[in-house]
Amino acid sequence: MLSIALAGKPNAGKSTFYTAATMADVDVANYPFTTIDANRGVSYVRTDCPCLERDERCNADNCEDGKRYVPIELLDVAGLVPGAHEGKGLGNQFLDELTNADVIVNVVDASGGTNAKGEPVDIGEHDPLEDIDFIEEEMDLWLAGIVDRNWESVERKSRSPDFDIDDVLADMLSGFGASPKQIATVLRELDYPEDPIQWEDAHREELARLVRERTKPIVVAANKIDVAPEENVERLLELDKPVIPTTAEGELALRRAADNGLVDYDPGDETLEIGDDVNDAQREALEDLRETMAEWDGTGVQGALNHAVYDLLEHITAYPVEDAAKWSDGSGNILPDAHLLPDGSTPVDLAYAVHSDIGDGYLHAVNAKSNREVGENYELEEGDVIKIVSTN
Ligand SMILES: Nc1nc2c(ncn2[C@@H]2O[C@H](COP(=O)(O)OP(=O)(O)O)[C@@H](O)[C@H]2O)c(=O)[nH]1
Ligand SMILES: [Mg+2]
Repeated sequence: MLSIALAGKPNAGKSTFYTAATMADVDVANYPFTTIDANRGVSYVRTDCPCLERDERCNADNCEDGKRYVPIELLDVAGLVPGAHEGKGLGNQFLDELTNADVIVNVVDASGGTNAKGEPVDIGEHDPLEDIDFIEEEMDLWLAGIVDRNWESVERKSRSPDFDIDDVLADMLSGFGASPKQIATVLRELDYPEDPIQWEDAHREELARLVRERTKPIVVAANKIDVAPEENVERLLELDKPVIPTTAEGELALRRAADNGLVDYDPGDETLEIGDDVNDAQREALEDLRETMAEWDGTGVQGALNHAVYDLLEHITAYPVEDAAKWSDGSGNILPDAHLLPDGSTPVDLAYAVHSDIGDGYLHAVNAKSNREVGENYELEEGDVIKIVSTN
């Protein structure tokens, strides 16, 4: 499963975001280091279900009237503070946990109501722009430290006649989630001495930065938009980085209200419908939230997860079926499964995602929307419904 980590300084709203997005109970509190261990839960990205193109909506568990929710893993990593790579504020442990992630949501307190260490200050007192770069810098320095510590072994291996720097670095950085292909791309971009003994700190730092950029893309969640000065959010949106305005607290309130039947709201909706069973105080709070959502296109929590998976990781959703006419599995369930695959994936990749046996026995595939056979080099598109024919 794809894994998204929530990073950011203490009190930015990571645990609130996590709780809302997974609806699990974790500690949410206004003091640093509430979350000591990485919390790991299941959340979803949202997409249009192909059943919208049919007369009837499908009955899949993760489809709500054509709103399709595809599972991903969400990690609530404890707060990072500047200096984390040197071990400040339990830093190394937190950075290690980020290693497991495919993509990172950097939760920033856009209200400016917490200082650099995450301690509460008056709203607007701290400039949230200062909280953007340090996560990247901490990760870069931390990775550079790992490269540094391993460099002697690279130097040793370089004496072997069949030394290949691509292989050695791919091996060293595979634990960080870097594929051999990514390492090869990075090495093409990097200007470096042939002989590892001649590498300087600057070379290793640049290598670390490029690898981190490729293997851990980051989207910023400009959080607490419900209380943030609008100007702060606008300045964050002007950055040359992906930024999604969010209110994690608003999303949490909405999910709880929806659970209790007080509102009509599905994660990722841009607005909500207030039911008749709310009291005056609830109505007022929900109307405020509705105004905030109207300004920023929803609570942004779903938007941030979607951006991470569909835009930064460039994934698509494909739906394997056994019956190309009914779009169902063998038991008649319509569109039972959805798979997230990297852009450019083929029916063979989808077959392997379903099961390695299905992949091994792959014969051909049918695009169930057009009812035409597709070649094994066909590039799957978002929302494709595919029947795989396999000997297994
Ligand atoms: N106003 C507002 N407060 C929020 C929002 N998200 C989180 N908070 C509050 O910020 C404080 C810290 O939240 P928490 O999720 O524990 O932060 P963490 O340390 O990053 O995990 C808590 O009091 C939350 O209720 C938000 O979107 N708006
Ligand atoms: Mg927390």
